[in-house]
Amino acid sequence: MDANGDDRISVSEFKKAAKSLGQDVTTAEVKAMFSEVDDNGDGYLNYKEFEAMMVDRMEAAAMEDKYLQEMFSQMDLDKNGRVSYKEIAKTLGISKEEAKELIKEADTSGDGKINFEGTIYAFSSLIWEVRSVRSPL
Ligand SMILES: [Ca+2]
Ligand SMILES: [Ca+2]
Ligand SMILES: [Ca+2]
Repeated sequence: MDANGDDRISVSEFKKAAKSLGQDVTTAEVKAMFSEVDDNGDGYLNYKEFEAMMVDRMEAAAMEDKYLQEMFSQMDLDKNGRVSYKEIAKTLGISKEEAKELIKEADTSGDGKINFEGTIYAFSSLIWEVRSVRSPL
């Protein structure tokens, strides 16, 4: 990632590296990420600062994953690996019609049930909120 070999990562170096991984981030986003871990405040990440950032992000991702798995298994009342609109209505305390509406787009098979990926899709706006609270990007 350290393209010019000066032992520190600049915002533009980070942006380039992220882009090569298929992640398009803006300069402002990278700066915000840097500012959280830039201990000596020089606007660059040295190895120690970079490592701290990666550990932070991995922990956040692991927590998020665990949270999603938990959410899914809590909603999957009969533990059959699928969440039906009835289960959603029950666990969220909403009407069956509302639950149907909620999973409509994610329910590609149209049987009123969604799997783990479908659940993430259906609750993506909710998950997005969780994500931005836990790991602001
Ligand atoms: Ca550099
Ligand atoms: Ca620094
Ligand atoms: Ca179920």
